[in-house]
Amino acid sequence: MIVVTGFKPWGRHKHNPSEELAKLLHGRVIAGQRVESKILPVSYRAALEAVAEIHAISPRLTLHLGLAASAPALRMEKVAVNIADAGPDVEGVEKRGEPVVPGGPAAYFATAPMEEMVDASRRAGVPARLSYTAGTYLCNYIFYLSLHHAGRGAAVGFIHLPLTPEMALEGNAPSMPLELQLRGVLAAVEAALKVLR
Ligand code: PCA
Repeated sequence: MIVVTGFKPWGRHKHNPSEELAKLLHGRVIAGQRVESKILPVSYRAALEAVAEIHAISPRLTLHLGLAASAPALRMEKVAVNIADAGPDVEGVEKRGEPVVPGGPAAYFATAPMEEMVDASRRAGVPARLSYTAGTYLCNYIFYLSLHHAGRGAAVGFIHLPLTPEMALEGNAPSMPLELQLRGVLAAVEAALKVLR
């Protein structure tokens, strides 16, 4: 099984492409594996609960998705750090430089093959690059927690998505149509499963 998570809109954003892509991917079968999607509020508590549920069922691949409003391309995240330094989340919880997991390692590398995923997205005609920071908010938080709790043989990756054109109409930020984002993510998942098989 493949688990995909997406976040609901938060703050000034009316949409979140990660929610929309997670919905579009739900129920698809990719390289023989069924996708089970989860949509989460931008909440530290919800992320913690979701990660526990996900890794109780040991999916072969868990792909977390989130919005990075400044990203001009798909950003395949290579590193999750043990710091939460942002907020408030939608429940009003703020984290000021706290560890995601007290006593946990400073950082984890993604266990999904992010480099191959970048290449696959590019081959599918969708701009993508490797990134070495997922920030210090919910996206890094869920990514770190997921890597911390995943069992052996359960790969975890994170893709940050650009705004959609509808969300960037003021012309002050880069954007990418949702269909293109979907094509890149699908190509990336296929490539990941090929490597992990
Ligand atoms: N992006 C935020 C949190 C939710 C989302 O979609 C982040 O990059 O941390």
